[in-house]
Amino acid sequence: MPNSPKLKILFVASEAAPFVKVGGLGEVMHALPKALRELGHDARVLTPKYATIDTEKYHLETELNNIEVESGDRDPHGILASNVLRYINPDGGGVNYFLENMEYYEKRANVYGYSDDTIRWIILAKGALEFIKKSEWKPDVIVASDWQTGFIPNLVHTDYKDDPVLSKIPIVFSIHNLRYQGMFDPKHISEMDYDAGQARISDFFDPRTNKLNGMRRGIMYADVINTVSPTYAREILTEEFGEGQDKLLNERKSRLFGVLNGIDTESLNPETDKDLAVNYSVKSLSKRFENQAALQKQFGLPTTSGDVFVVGMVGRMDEQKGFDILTQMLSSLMENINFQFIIVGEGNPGYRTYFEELKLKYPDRVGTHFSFDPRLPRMIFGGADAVLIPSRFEPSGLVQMEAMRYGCIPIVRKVGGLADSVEDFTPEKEEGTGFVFDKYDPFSLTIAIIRASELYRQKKEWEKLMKRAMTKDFSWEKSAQEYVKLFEMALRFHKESQ
Ligand code: NHF
Repeated sequence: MPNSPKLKILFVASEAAPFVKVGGLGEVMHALPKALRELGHDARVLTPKYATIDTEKYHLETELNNIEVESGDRDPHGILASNVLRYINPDGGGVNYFLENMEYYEKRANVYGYSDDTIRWIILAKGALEFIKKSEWKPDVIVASDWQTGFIPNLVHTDYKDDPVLSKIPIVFSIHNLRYQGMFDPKHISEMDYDAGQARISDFFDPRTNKLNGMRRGIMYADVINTVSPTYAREILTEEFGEGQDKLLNERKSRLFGVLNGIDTESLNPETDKDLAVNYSVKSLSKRFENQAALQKQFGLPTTSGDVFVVGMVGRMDEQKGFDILTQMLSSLMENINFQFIIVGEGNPGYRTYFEELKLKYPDRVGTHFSFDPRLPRMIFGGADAVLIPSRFEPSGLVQMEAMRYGCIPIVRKVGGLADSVEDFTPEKEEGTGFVFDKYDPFSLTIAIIRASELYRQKKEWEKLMKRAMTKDFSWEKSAQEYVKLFEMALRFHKESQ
């Protein structure tokens, strides 16, 4: 790393791959620290020790005993004691810490979705801070991500403000998805339940605890706020995307930055990916047909040898991802043009029923899979011609970058990180890496798919498009360098405020 001194960085998060991953956050908590380590920094990650994290498989060892977390005056137990376990990657790939707690983490099968989730995240925040106090290894910067860890900057600003160690450590608060702010829908919170963020974090057993807005508190008290793409950083300043926090974000605008996520290009590589039927590169694109055939077989569809446009979709089935506009147009598009549609996703049962009915209507053209299988997204990237991402909003989005790496062309809405990573195809200039539409409506989405399916018939042009997409660099290195700048800025701001 050029001249700047090594930084010690502690990421605190609710999930981190490969130990526990529910969504994109977990992926970033693996890939970003890894990229920072490759730049010479000491980046470590702390998450809860959930029951699903196998102590034996990962050879977890005790790092520190008796981390004490105060639960508040009303709690009959008063103080919860827990341990921090340590994982050291045998290949020198960094350290992960795990905060143990039998009641709140170990006994739970899932990461999210409990009626006492807020308490679970306050324990994580307090546990992380108590750990830093006791540990020999002290970070120069803490990175807290999303509402679950917004209590960290809040506590450092209040309960821990006189602590000689913690008060010196700047905090970067990362927004991966502004929609989720606590255990409530920010759009439908009543005035009475609104958390302005000033009041002291309530005791665990106070009914107000569940109404605490971890996202707002994170934004209010962090030294630097960042989100996962430059466009989303601008969008969240508006009422349309601000999820009720746009005023606050505008007040803190000089501390708000956007850095586009990257992807793990080592693991996501069509030349070596073991989940593909055949490996290929930008120089051997014709081999992709074999992957397409394997994909079609997997989903019980007839093989089409490149005659039929194959469109895939991967990810959470919820409103954010554009399923409301998609389900308004897909059936009539299928009536009018010939293409195959394959969907892999979990979520909203209403959307699931829609696709099941569509499959009944078009059994030779629709493929579905509604539970998590890590192989299937890669099979889609390696075998489908295009992938659909018509999101209503998208902080960064990873799927479009992952798909491009495999030559699978993204059809996306011009929003958030999608706008920052996919350039619209322009026939005149032979530019672009995908198909981009602007307005969030079924008609605009329809046009984008039709544009793509038309170009697909011009095989030479389509191949050029694939090559442009495949050679785009979405590795983490550049983004990790941007993060280092944010850390340095946070250190400066924090010093100035002391
Ligand atoms: O990629 C990881 C992910 C983003 O756009 C995605 C999202 C949640 O909605 O940063 O976080």
